[in-house]
Amino acid sequence: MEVRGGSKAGIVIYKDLRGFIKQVDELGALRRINGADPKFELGGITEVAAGTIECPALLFDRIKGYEKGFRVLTNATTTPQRAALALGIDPALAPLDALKAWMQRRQSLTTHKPIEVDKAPFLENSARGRKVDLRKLPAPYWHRKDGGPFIGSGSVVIMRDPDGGWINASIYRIQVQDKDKVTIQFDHPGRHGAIIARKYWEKGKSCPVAVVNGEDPALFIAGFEYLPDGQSEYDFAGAIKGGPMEMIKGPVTGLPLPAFAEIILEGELLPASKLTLPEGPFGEFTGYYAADARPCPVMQVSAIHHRNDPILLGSPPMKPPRFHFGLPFRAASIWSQLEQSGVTDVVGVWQHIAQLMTVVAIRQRYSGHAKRAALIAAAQSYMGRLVVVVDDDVDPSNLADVMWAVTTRCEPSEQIDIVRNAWSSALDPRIPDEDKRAGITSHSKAIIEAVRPFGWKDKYPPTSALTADEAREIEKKWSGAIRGGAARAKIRTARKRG
Ligand SMILES: Cc1cc2nc3c(=O)[nH]c(=O)nc-3n(C[C@H](O)[C@H](O)[C@H](O)COP(=O)(O)O)c2cc1C
Ligand SMILES: [Mn+2]
Repeated sequence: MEVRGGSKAGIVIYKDLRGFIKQVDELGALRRINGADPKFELGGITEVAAGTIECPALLFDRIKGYEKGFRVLTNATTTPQRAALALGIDPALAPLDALKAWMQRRQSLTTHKPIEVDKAPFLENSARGRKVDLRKLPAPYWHRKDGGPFIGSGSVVIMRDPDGGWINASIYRIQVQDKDKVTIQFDHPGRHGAIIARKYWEKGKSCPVAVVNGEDPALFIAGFEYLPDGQSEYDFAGAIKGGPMEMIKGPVTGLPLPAFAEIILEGELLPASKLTLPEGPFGEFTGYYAADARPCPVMQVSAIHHRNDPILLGSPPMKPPRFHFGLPFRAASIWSQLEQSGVTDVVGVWQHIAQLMTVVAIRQRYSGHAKRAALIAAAQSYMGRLVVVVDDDVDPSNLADVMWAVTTRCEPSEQIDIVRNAWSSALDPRIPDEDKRAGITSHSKAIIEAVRPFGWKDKYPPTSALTADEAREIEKKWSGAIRGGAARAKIRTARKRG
């Protein structure tokens, strides 16, 4: 396997999804599961596993009703360790340190335009025209009330902007509707994919499109990033990998397609004025269903290509705190935006409950410092009702620590503010249906200053807890005893006696 150093730390970066799976296996974090039913069971196992402390990645094979070797990978990047690995960052770093490393790297990424190669494993198997049959692929019914089987929900949709010629490559969920039809769901009309499709439709044309399934994790991460229009997620994935992605022209659409992806669909997105199909409902990342089935644009699939023994990358939304990524990438953007706006002494930013709660830790320098940071963070917290600021002795990535600060440093009558009419979305379960129908999708955000009041922070009762450094010293000297070394010694003595 060819490898490249994608990060300054020199962590070896995978070539493709298979290479990543091998690395995860070497970390001892992969479980192989045979015989699961794609109807609810595969999703159920994924959710239960994601709720355990270890949260292993799962590779499903011998899926009920499907050919052996047609596999599904879930929980790929759901732990801080595996999210770091996917970025080429040392997986042994503490989560907040890993996020900081990413935040710093992201500020000066070198993007790489993809290069064309002449061979692609995904062309090992191709079906065209009437031979196209999506029912061959083990697309799961992830949650009980889902409207149908969804390919992954971690699939990347490829389109070319007809004006600029640049390639957009983002994640929009794909529901299998028929043997040669899928729907592609845009959360709102501002998605780049939705804007591009409309440009073709307005000229009375269909929009050439490809769906990449089983992409490598760098592209999965890039597909989730808010990039400006005109900037290709392919180039961003190249930046994560430290070198260009390798592409081949799609035989049907001519779109550049990642040569080492697992399964690719090619076809066209039909004008919504011609055909839509009911899409959803689908369990969302909030842990709720946001809407009933709704009309959705249809992709007519004219070719399926796949590698031998292909792997779908499945990333079903699940009840929080489970989330697609074990490092809160959007907290990294907020962190760097705080720095860029001149807010000093930010020691960490984190998001909990699947991005729905944002925490900023700062070393307070002046009166109003905490609120300044909080207001910026609140403005940038998509769908988040809670923004908490803590002092620098509190680890923002540790929810118990954060709540300790909230319950011991915040006087609610003085330190909670409410910002109304702020950024949320139609996925928000607490916004009434009639509001959503009238286009109102904003909510309010509570800002909780869980910091020692600035005016008397130096007179605040001292904490009795160890400092992080003190705790590390104790760990170094006594971790064997604390973690059961003492217990093992006892057993040895007992055996000797027995
Ligand atoms: C697993 C996963 C599933 C997603 N599903 C959707 C979806 O169905 N529709 C959507 O509009 N955005 C979805 N998103 C979010 C978008 O991918 C993300 O906001 C992206 O930045 C949009 O890219 P764009 O700016 O090129 O439109 C999903 C993200 C992830 C990680
Ligand atoms: Mn985009």
